[in-house]
Amino acid sequence: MAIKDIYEGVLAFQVDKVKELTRTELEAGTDIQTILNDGLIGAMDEVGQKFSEGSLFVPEMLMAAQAMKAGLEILKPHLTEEVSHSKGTVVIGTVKGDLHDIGKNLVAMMMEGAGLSVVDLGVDVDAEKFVEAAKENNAHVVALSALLTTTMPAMDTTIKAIKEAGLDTKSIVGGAPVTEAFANQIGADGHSDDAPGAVELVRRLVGA
Ligand code: B1M
Repeated sequence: MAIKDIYEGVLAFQVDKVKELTRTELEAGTDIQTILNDGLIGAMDEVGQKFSEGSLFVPEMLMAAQAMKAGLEILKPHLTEEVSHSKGTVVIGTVKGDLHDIGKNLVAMMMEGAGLSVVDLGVDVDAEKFVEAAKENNAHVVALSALLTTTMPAMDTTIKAIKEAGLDTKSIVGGAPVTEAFANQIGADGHSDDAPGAVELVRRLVGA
């Protein structure tokens, strides 16, 4: 019942309610992935569907995103396990032209939770900034997120820039419109549909 309330809370843009219900569910011992998938992420899927149908607009999409973020913040400490040594460094960001950051933040949180050092460059990040950050931080992996079909080409540009810079850094891509075929086409070292998959992918790439 309460998971459904979290879902409804996101759809009704109720930041405080989503926060409170997420905390209640955690305390009741509900599995984090269930809270995420059936509550928070599920609701955002419905928001996206309504936007496509024209029954909901950008301001509402933003308010729903704020409610979802509030829930995610409550889950964050529980996505993090105690680790003493970093298992690798990941530079992550949403590519140039794209402002969607919820999925990217979730991926970053789960990577931190898995003991990786994460340098988060935020949104609308151009290729040069990814290259600079990868150099400065001796990154093992650069992780690129895109939610718009129109910003997927920026992944290609970024991967080319990493290769041209001669860096020994792997690159991975993800986000709703990104497919395995696209990842292969642009020469990425890996692709994942979701945050746990991205963590597994990085673990494999860094041998952790
Ligand atoms: Co936008 N938006 N949006 N939006 N938005 C989508 C993406 C859209 C699918 C909605 C729709 O039409 N149904 C559509 C894109 C269509 C397309 O190109 N295919 C769209 C559009 C069109 C737009 C605008 C152009 C609207 C406009 O202005 N006319 C505009 C673009 C702005 C820009 O970026 N330049 C826009 C704006 C916005 C808001 C700012 C209002 C807001 C974002 C707020 C924010 O992020 N801070 C927003 C939102 C909230 C959405 C939807 C509703 C939800 C996205 C989300 O947060 N989902 C979205 C519809 C949808 O996805 N259902 C939509 C929850 C999140 C947990 O999932 O980000 O997919 P997601 O992340 C997943 C996986 O994709 C994966 O892991 C996560 C889960 O485990 N993943 C990775 C993500 N990154 C990864 C990286 C990895 C691996 C996995 O490795 C590196």
